Amino acid sequence: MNVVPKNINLEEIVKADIAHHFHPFTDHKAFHANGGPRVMTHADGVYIWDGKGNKILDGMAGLWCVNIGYGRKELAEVAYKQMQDLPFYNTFFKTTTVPTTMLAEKISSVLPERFKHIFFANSGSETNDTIVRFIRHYWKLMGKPYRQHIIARRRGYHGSTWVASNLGGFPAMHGQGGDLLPGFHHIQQPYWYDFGGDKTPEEFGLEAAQELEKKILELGPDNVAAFYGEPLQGAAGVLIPPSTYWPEIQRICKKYGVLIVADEVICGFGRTGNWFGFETFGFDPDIVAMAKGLSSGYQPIGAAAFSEHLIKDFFAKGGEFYHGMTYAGHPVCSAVALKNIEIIEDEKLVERVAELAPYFAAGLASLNDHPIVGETRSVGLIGAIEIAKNKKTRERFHDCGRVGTICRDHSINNGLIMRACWDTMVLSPPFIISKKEIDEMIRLVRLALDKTYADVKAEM
Ligand code: PXG
Repeated sequence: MNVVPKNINLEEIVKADIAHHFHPFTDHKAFHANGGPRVMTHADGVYIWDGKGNKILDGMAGLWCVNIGYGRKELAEVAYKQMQDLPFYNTFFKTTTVPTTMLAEKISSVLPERFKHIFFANSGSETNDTIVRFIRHYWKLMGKPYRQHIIARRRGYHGSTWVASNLGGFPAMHGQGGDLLPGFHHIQQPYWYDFGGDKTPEEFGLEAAQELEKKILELGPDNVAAFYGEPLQGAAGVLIPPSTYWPEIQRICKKYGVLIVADEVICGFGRTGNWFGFETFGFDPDIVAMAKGLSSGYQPIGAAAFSEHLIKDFFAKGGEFYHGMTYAGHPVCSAVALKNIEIIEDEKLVERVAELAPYFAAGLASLNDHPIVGETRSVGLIGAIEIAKNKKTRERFHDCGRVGTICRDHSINNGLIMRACWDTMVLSPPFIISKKEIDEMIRLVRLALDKTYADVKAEM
């Protein structure tokens, strides 16, 4: 593989990018002042190369999505073939395409029995918008139009469209585009490291779940439509709930007839060592949101799975659902997603994640002796490292997020993509990572931590 691609003029791309590309989640003033983008050019396995020829271990699998790793020719081949056979047709007005229907059947086959119907979208955000419209309409159809309130968590991330950003628990996002929409509520996230104090994680997990009951009672149990949560909160910093959390959430939702939506955009398709995060954390959702790992990021696609007990009434009483995107169930994206799931099955990648999990956890735990590491945690192949000023008291450095950014920058400059969620460093590597590559990743994490420590030592 070429180390530096010969067919690009890097300087011109950077110049054009600064001149014309309005990037998502980017402070453009700072971005331009710092010289613009790092241009990624090619990738293979767990490695990605930039335009300067730097080889970087991708500890984030793209953006929590390239689970089967880079350079899978099989996916390129099915996309090429599908584009030749039928590059596009819509799925409205009583039509479908072969890969779309086959994908719906396949997704249903890896979910529990009750999930038989799949609605397609193009991203996680659109999938969550779809689910919110479905839920609110469902309760109207059921003669309970007052059940419209949706409860989610602070720092939950569900996407960037207006509805998805309201589901999410980031005040900075709510502040852009208007105030929080009516009917969206956020309770405390089950984040033992920050909020658990002297309680055991199990005690704290119960307490955090009981926040839901309080919120339901405050809103009036008959007014609550659904509880919405990621099995573990990814973009919040890989917040792994204590074992008591989800069973208690489920008990509460059952008691008040509140639906549970599992946002499996990050956890789905194997990340936690089971096909879905709800299997790992022990709860039974009514609706499941998927994207990212569904196609391993090779094509944009999202999907919502609905339990038959909802679908039965929705179809019987609903008439037409006035909702759908032109590219919903796009044949090329569907063909690629289908092949991706086949690869996960054939290569037993979910089992592989479960097998690698203890090795990955031990690698992370080996960092616990580091002077600025407060905690490490992981499940499957997703993990976090808390940067602390004081390991014992879990006190953070001032201006939360500053030191995480320093660490992230050292990390990429050393050859590892590691994400900073404030001062929590997170890793979510491709499932095909080897033990040797895990060793290399942990070595690079330590190097980034050492360099960060050297920068902030004087503050301790
Ligand atoms: N749900 C979850 C749990 C997600 O993590 C979405 C929904 C939205 O998916 P789309 O495809 O609309 O982006 C996500 C996306 C980050 C980061 O910085 C995380 C996401 C997206 C962008 C940035 O960690 N997660």
